[in-house]
Amino acid sequence: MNDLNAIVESAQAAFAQAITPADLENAKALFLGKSGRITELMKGMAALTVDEKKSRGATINLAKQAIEAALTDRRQALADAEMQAQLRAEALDVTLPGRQSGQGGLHPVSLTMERIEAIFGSMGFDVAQGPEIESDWFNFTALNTPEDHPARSMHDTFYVEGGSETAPNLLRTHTSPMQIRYAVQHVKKYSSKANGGEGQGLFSGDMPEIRVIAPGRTYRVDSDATHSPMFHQCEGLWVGENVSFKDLKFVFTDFCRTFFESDDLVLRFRPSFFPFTEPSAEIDIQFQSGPLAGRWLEVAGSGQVHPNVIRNMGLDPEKFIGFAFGMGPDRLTMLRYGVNDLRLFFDGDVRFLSQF
Ligand code: 2NL
Repeated sequence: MNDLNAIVESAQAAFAQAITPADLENAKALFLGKSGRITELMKGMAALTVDEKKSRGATINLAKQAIEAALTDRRQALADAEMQAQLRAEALDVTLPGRQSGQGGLHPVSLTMERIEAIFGSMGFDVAQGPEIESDWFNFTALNTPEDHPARSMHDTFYVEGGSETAPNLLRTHTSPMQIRYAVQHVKKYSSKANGGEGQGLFSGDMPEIRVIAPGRTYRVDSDATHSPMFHQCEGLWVGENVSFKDLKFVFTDFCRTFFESDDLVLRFRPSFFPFTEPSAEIDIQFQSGPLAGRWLEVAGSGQVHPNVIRNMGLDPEKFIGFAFGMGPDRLTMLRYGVNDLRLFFDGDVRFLSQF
């Protein structure tokens, strides 16, 4: 009996020392395996009498059952420990704040561009977009800019490789070239209808009015707190048989009041000069109330389209007349939101941009 107690105790001790399931199975084999200690004792009963076998067998069985119970307990303990370790490793702190994926938004200048497009769109203006790398013809010559005009110099305009009569080789300095492209297409379409595809000379037939705005990126060699080498422009053009400065005044006044959401502002058309318009005027606005009240703020240039430019669109200036204007959406954005440094728009600082 004593020998059996010792075996049971040494099995319990061996199982307690096992810290992995594999250790435990190895320890089990020492006692219950093919040549384990209990198995050996069973084999040793062969020489006993039937009565002796009965009593010895019963005690060995008790010991075996005690060892099996210890084994089952230890298996359960190891499984519990493993489960606890896994729960600790995969613990979730449900009280932590969630991870937010930041919501994006449009750049303030994009918001202004969309606003301008929507307002002029509601007045029947088409929106034209086109190349930022332009030819000398579309950017300067077609717009009546003299060969020796300072804007053509390398101090003011970014030139790129190449360039010829037709090849693009400069970064457009305004979006007017796109309006010339749009007007030429428009005239081609209606003049070929009028004379069977032979669009020769200047067109003086009937056509729907040209009403278009050209928003987009423009480039000039200039960089300080109020100038960026890349900036935005939106130009407008309205050409027809009976379009006048009074239409320009009405359209632009309406635009400003809608854009700034205020009827409490007045406009001033101040004589100026541009090669592509004659006469020309700067457009200033003055708020009558609010933080900017009382100051004249320059918002656009404008004028009646020069007859040479009308000609370069393929139109007869004796029949067609128009007006054009050009404004800076960057500056309009600064005025609308009270931003005092243009460079904030192009630094890409989310602390600034997320305020819009
Ligand atoms: C300014 C001046 C202006 C125009 C742009 C224009 C376009 C064509 C024909 C004639 Cl296709 N004119 N555009 C006219 C006057 C002024 O912009 O200071 N912009 C910020």
